[in-house]
Amino acid sequence: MKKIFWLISVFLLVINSMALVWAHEEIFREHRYVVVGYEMSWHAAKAHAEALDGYLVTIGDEAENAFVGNLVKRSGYRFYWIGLTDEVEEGHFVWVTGKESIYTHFGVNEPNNLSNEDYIEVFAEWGNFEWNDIYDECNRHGGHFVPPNTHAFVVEFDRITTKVIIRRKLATTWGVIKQLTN
Ligand code: FUC
Ligand code: CA
Repeated sequence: MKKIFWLISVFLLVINSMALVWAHEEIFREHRYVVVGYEMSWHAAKAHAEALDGYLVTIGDEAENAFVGNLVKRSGYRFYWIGLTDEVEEGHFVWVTGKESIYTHFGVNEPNNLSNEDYIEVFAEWGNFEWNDIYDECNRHGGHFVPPNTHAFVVEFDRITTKVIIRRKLATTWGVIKQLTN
């Protein structure tokens, strides 16, 4: 009897951890968006998105910004990386796909480049999903520390790659995720 109890518990744990990865994905304008709830630097998140054959999300207009924001909010995360940086030239924002940044949605007084912030995150709880530039770290906002398990990143896929393919890729990069997170 005890054995069955343990078997069921392990089974539920496995299902539950899979759900953590898979609950948060949706399709918008024929692109797939996956919220990955692992905390890591912007560069690590970018590398991870590319390892999945996607890219850190690019946001082209208000509708897409709202879609991504609501998706992350429903997933329960408070902050998330998007694929925008001005690391090459201060004040010149470029998407990870190489596109120039035209649409932006920065919060009031942002981007302020406080002590050289070059990576863009969004506050899921701040106004209408407004953007902020921060360091290449997911746990530090100026002198404030962000609580654990609140920072995610969003991977965008150009084609509606089947879930099975993405799932397999996530599984094979699981070790990479652990490594990058440390
Ligand atoms: C604002 C932001 C910074 C940082 C700080 C705590 O100044 O512009 O990026 O988050 O608050
Ligand atoms: Ca800032």
